[in-house]
Amino acid sequence: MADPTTYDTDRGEGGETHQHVPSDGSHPAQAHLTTNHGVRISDNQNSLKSGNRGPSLLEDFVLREKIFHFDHERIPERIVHARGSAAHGYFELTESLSDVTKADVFQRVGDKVPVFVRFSTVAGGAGSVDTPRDVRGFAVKFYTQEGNWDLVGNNIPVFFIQDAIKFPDLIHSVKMEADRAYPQAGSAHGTFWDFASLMPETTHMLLWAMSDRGIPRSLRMMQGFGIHTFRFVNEEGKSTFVKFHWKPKLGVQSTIWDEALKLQAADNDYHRRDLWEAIDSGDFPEWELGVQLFDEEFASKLPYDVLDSTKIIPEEILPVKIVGRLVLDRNPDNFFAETEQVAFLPSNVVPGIDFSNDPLLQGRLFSYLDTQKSRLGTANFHQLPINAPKCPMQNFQRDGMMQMSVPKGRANYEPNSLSMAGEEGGPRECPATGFRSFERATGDQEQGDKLRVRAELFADHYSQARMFWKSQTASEQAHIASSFVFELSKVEFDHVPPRVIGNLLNVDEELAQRVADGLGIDLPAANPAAREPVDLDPSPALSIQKNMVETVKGRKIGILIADGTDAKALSDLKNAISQAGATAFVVAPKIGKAKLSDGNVTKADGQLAGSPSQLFDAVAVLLSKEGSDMLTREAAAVQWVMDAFGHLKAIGHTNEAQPLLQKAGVETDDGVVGMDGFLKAAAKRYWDREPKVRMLA
Ligand code: HDD
Repeated sequence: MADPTTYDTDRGEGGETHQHVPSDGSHPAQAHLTTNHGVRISDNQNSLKSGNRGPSLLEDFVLREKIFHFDHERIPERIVHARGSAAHGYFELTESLSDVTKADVFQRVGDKVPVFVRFSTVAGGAGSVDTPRDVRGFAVKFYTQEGNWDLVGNNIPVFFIQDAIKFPDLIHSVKMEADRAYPQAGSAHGTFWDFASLMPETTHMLLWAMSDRGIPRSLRMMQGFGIHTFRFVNEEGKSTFVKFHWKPKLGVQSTIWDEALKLQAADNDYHRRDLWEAIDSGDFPEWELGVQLFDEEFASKLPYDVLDSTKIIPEEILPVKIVGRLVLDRNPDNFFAETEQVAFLPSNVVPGIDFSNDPLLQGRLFSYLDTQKSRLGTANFHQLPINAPKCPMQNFQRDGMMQMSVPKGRANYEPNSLSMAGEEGGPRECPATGFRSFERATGDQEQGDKLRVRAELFADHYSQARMFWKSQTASEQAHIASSFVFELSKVEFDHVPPRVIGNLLNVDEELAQRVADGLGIDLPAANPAAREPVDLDPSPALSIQKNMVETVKGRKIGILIADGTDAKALSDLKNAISQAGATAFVVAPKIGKAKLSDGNVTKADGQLAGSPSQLFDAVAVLLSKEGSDMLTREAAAVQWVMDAFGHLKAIGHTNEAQPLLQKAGVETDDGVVGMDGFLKAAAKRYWDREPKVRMLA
């Protein structure tokens, strides 16, 4: 390497070690580094100095521009849903809805519309982890020919609160606490439960969040919901109520709490990586879009209010009609420009889709537009490529910070008659095809005195929570009760857990008793209910386990190998896994080499200590006697097997691996199998095993 003192700005002899431009100078012009103003940069390694040991010079505009830009690279993170992962894809219509909506996206079967979808956690910051217990955002931007339609939903079909005016309180309580700035990314702390216990309307959503829905296995394996009741409007101006559902093709799959906790250590980016890798490998995640359609008469007969976002309409009462598919087939090119700068607005609707009077939705219509100005810094955020519509956009809104286009013409107002003078007159409103609300005034209850009130049925906070509880399997109920115990055991205020249990008593006495027992406290009295709950029929559709798809498709299977592993068995297993649509991941004590039975040396995908079994849906312990003898003395290997067993996963193993299994405390059951039956066994989790490995509430 040349003496650095010989470097000068025109990069003479000896500069090769830092050379970015091929020496033959063959680069096309656009491959040269330039400043933001287009001036070519000759040296990107050394700032301009006065002499080789002298001070840096203020006139070095290349240095100053680069540092200036770097200093401003971050923008305020989202106040909620800060941590997200996203992908491009398309929505394809499989069933026309032209009778109920005039929205172009729902007219012609086979039509495809580009989409951008962002998934997120709610409470944590942008740099937090992927697997805390939390609700997940499921936001879809449809770039339709009639403008952008954003369906900004979650993976849980109800919400904590009924009225947008409570949103800042809810979020303040769940985010890190105001004085100490912890905990990060989770609801297991005092302020959240203090607030939730004082707001009985949170109860239904709390049961969902404490269920396995709060700890999804993959973003590809969760449902999505528009939550609110929306309206479709057809050509005649007639409106039909609609609720939107996304159903994952891979089925709904969650983790187990102990597994989710350990995943936070094993891979902070567990969901982000999983989504990226699936798309990157061509295994495109897919969901069906379903709608529940109903009219006002149907709504008026329900024992709950369809404008209340803490309520669902069970699928058994109103089936979900599948009308399309969502496929994510392209990763973002740039995280910041796309995933970070995408701005979703529930107010982005297109002709044929409209709002209901849900007071939570109504507040959202203001909040999202407002927040984009502080996040993205300008009212022109819609001009960013990821936010811009893919159909013509023209109006007389002008100027503002970061105006990216150059509007032409003399007129910047409407109406104008400048075209009569031969000038550019500009666009006009379009009564026939433009957005307009539904035609009919919808009844007395939507007008009246100005009051700060809620409709009567909103006061029922418990009936649907009870329905949800009763719809779960025994194992799911145990998970819910245990989650309440876990979360409440992190609350430092003694007066709060009894208040939560007082609300749970209105849901189900056994649930309340189990939580009290789990915490080791006396059962308090029930809190007075604003409205007596009623018994609703259970809805089996609400259970994950009752609807589990038994498959290895889209799943990841860990294979533990070591020196002496049977080469043919390994390659057969890898082939079978890939043919079944799953991913094989080979783990070995040394990533660089394991010497197989045939003498060949193979590389592993991951090193044992860095690839714990939490990362896999099922595991194969493919060890020879030599490997097994060695790994029974390795804590990471024993833990690997022990965790797979504790997380109720299938374990396939060679006979020679028995000593390792024994050391890990593995007991024989349907999920612990020889290598022959392994792939079949790997298609599910073994819930029956749980009482053997864990004391649940
Ligand atoms: Fe919200 C972001 C979902 C109620 C205010 N929300 C945000 C995102 C999702 C949701 C998925 C992330 C979008 C993205 O990926 O960029 N929010 C919901 C759902 C709700 C809900 C399903 C109830 C049914 N939200 C809600 C209320 C308010 C907000 C009632 C305010 C009154 N939400 C916001 C926000 C965010 C946001 C502060 C933060 C960043 C953003 O909007 O763009 O405006």
